[in-house]
Order: sequence, then structure tokens, then C-alpha cells
Amino acid sequence: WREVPAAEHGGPALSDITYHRAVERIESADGERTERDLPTVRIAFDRPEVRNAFRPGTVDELYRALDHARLDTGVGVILLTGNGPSPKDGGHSFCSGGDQRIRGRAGYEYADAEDYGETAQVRTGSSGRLHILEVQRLMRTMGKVVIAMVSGWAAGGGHSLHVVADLSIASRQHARFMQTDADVGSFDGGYGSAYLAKQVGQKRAREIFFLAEEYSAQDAYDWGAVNRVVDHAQLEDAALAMAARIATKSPQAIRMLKFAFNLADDGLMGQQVFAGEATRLAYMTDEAAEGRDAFLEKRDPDWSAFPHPQ
Ligand code: S0N
Repeated sequence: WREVPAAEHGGPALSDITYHRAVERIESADGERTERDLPTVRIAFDRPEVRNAFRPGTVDELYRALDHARLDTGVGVILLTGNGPSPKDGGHSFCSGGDQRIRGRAGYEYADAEDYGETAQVRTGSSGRLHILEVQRLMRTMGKVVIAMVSGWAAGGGHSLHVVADLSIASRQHARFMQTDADVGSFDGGYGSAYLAKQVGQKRAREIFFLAEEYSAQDAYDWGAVNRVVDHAQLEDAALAMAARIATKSPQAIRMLKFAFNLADDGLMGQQVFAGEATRLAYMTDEAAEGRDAFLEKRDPDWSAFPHPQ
């Protein structure tokens, strides 16, 4: 891995997450070593002392890194995970959702750096926010594969992020799942719940939310909520292998498939995303170029060279 520096992702420096690009080390015949970027990035919550809970600044950073990865045409897969273990007690976490210590009456509030640690994102006096939902939409609508690498606790809004990810790989020893939203008066009424029900069924999804009981990586696998359960020591290698396999596929096909999988559940927004990509592809045809050229040349378009497909 190489750290993606602020100069590359558009800064400021990250404090609550880490952002790395996978690299391959190449050694030439004469022993010269170089590095080549691979099409996979790793974005990780980096607040293990609070089970990787996110505050508004964390969400700002996460959105920025995800969007940077989205815009980078060399990137095809994003691994989303949590760093750890906690220096306090050794606990492992993917993400435990919104930081309850700074939850105000109308959302999560930017806090003083003094109270909540140094962060380039501190904006005292701003209104509360729930912009983790913007992150969910970005994960959902980007034409790249997001893999949740569930390294420990996935709780509350962290549970929802794993639900929204395209694929999930869980640590056999440390991944633990619990949807605590209703314990703290919170409710993800969108993807976190309704899309979860598409994955595990209505009864099971309601049980996960209404009872808020802990369940294991194996339970999640048995219920169809994660794709793979692997030994903790293998988690990253397994995710990288999955990403490398995806990288052997046609980027355009993966993109269209993701948008197609989303389409029905995302309603008109799903249709818009899918159709927008179809329009972009259509722009590459001579037929579309004729429409543009005719307009610019102030003449009627000549469609005679373009048959009506059967
Ligand atoms: C994750 C849990 C189950 C882990 O339990 P464990 O291992 O016993 O550890 P603890 O001793 O509880 O925790 C260790 C230290 O970490 C702190 N901490 C943990 N989670 C948080 C948190 N979310 N906020 C702040 N601090 C946290 C502990 O306090 C402890 O600190 P110390 O050592 O100082 O005592 C367990 O920790 C747990 O249940 N955590 C809370 C989970 C939770 O309820 N999260 C919030 C749920 N709601 C949201 O996330 C809403 C935000 C959101 O995403 C959203 C917004 C709008 C619409 C939808 C959504 C959505 O849900 O997606």
C-alpha cells in the first residue's frame, strides 16, 4: 500500500480515516525496484478507540476519499474497512455508526478540536448533519465496486454501510454485527433497513432491527448478508484477491451490471443512473455525433446512414 497524500486527493490532510492505494512492487532484471499503482484503494475509519464511530469530520473525509476514488479512472474497486485494534482495549471494529457523544438535537455536530481531537474538518457553529446518507448514495451510485472488509464491530450506521456495499467480506474471529439504531433513537429508514430486507428477507431484517441482538460473521453468511467469511489474518488478502479478480473484467460491464442491479430498487434515480450511462455510451456512436454536428453546422441531421435496429 502507499498512502494517498493530501496533494493527490485534494486535501486537507486526513485525520479520521486513512486512504491508501494498492501497489505492486516490480523488480527489473538488473535489480531496479519500482512501484506500479493497482486499481484498488483502501479507505479505513481510523478512530479505533471509539469502535470507529464517525463524527461529521469523519464523514467529510470519507466522502472526499470515496469521491476521489470515483473520479480516478485507474481505480475499479474500493475496500472500505476500519483500522484497529483499539489501543484502549484491543477491540476490533469496522464502524460503530454515528458518534453519540456529539449528537445534537438535529444531527451530528462539528465540535471543538479541543474536545474531540485535531481535525482539519472542524467547523464550530455549523448546524447538525446526517450526511452519512450522502456517503451511502455515493457508494450506491458510483460505477465501481465497493467491498466492505468487516474487520470487527459493524453496528448502527456502520452496519448500514456494510449493507450498502456491493460485497462484504467478514473476519471469522472479530466481525460482529448489531443494528443498534433503535437502541439510541435512530433509524435508517432507507438502504440500512429496506435494502437489508432485500438481502436477508423481511422477517430477518425486522428481527435484526427490532431485537438489536449481536450476530456473527457465520450468521451473516448463512443469511446472505456477507459474501465470504475468512480468518482475520487473511481478510485483506482475500479482499485484494477479490478486487484483483474484478480487475480482470470489463470495467464498462461491471459498471453497467452494478447500475442494473440497483435500478429497480432505486426507482427513478436508479433509472436515471443506468440511463445516464447508456446515454454516455450512445454519445460514442456516429449516429449521436451526427446529431451534434448537424446542430453545430446549422443543418438538418441526416439519419439515413443509421438503420432502425430490429
Ligand atoms: C459497537 C458496540 C456494540 C461495541 O461494544 P463493546 O465492544 O462492548 O465496546 P464499548 O465499550 O461499548 O465501546 C468502546 C468505546 O467506544 C465508544 N463507542 C463505541 N461506539 C460509539 C459510538 N457510536 N459513539 C461514540 N462512542 C462510541 C464507547 O463509548 C467506549 O468508549 P469508552 O472506552 O470511553 O467508554 C458498542 O460500542 C455500541 O453499541 N456502540 C454504539 C453503536 C450505536 O448505537 N451507534 C449509533 C447508531 N446510530 C447511527 O449510527 C446513526 C447515524 C447514521 O448512520 C444514520 C443517520 C440517519 C439515518 C440513518 C443512519 C444510519 O443508521 O445509517
